[in-house]
Amino acid sequence: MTGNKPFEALSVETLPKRLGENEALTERIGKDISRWKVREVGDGNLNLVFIVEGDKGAAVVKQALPYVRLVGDSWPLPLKRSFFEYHALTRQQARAPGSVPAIYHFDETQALIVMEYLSPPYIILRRALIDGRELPNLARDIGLFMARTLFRGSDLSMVARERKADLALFADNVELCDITENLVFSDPYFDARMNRHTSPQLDGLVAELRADRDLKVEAQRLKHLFAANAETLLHGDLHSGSIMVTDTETRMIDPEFAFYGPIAFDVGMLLANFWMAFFSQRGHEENGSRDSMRAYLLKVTAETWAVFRAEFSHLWRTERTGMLYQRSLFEDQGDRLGAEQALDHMLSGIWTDLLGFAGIEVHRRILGLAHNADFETIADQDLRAKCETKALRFGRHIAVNRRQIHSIDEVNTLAALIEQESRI
Ligand code: SR1
Ligand code: MG
Repeated sequence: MTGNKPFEALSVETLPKRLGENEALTERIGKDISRWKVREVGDGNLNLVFIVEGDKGAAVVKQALPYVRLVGDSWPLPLKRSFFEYHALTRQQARAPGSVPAIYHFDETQALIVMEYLSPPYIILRRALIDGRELPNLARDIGLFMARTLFRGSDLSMVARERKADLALFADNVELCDITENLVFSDPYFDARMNRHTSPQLDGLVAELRADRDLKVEAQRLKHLFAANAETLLHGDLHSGSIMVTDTETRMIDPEFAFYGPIAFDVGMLLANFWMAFFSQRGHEENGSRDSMRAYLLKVTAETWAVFRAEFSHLWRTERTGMLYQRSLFEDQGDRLGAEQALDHMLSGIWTDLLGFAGIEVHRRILGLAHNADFETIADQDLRAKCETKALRFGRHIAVNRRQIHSIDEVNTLAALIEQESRI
């Protein structure tokens, strides 16, 4: 496939012929296209994803479509998201080596990326959490990934000129930011066309939330922060569907929403997905109690935050080469305490904001367009609504009261209390 032909969506039938000469692919899977087996496995909201297996091995071919797959061609979406995904992956690989799939090839015109196939036992993290699997390295791997990519993509680390050039590059990811700006921060709080929720069970609560002035104001303050605080290169969509795991390994995928935004956004979205997994466990107890899984999930949130803090602090002390909080103002003058004080300020700001982003993420996954399988796979609608109600009560509390909450233990104690609440 050359870069000159106009874009055309691949299919299981056309892929071997169209990519049969692609050396990056044939090198890995073999040249004999008559032996290739192609499956389309995309279950996300936006793209085509093919697994291509040949004599020598397998690879993934991911291709963007000119529209939102979940909705159809009535919602056009530019192919250039593939360009941003490719560039985000290369930066994540450089900043947190081994944390993303290896990239073999990128074709901008065809909006496709050929990458490493994370074969079974790799599965999507969300699926593993629904199945009740406790993964020992999860918190460490994700905490390190977030600290390394978010620190190293910021003015704490990068050469200012290079960061500004990169910021300009990713500033063009307008349409994907627009999805987040609307679906995450605004739509859940009014009767937006594509919203849906478990009805009639949640109707009353939805009306209550839409009339909740404090929550709406907080959601808009967070939207403002998201749009105006171009602090670092974010993954931009770091939920449990964007992470693949085995029992011991973790890889982040799908950074097509990457752009320069607040550090707390990735961390908050990720933790929200753990808290939602926690509140959904009650709906997955067909084969026995999920008490242990609930305890595990709360432990994962605490450990992820602890690992993030520790690694971010380590990088602050050892790699602070950017134009912010220069060493010449602190360590070079023998003022290590000053540097530590600034670090504390920064971490406490991230903490307060991540709680806000987490609370808002919970709302959009229950009331907006794009829901989570954690709740959606609970067949009993009444039970699902109970799980969702608890998550919403929790999300509202941490978003609105975020400035008064000072530790993750406090948050997890609240989660456990709401979970045990029998009135809901
Ligand atoms: C129309 S896209 C809906 C959602 O899917 C993606 O994974 C993002 O989370 C986005 O908000
Ligand atoms: Mg995605």
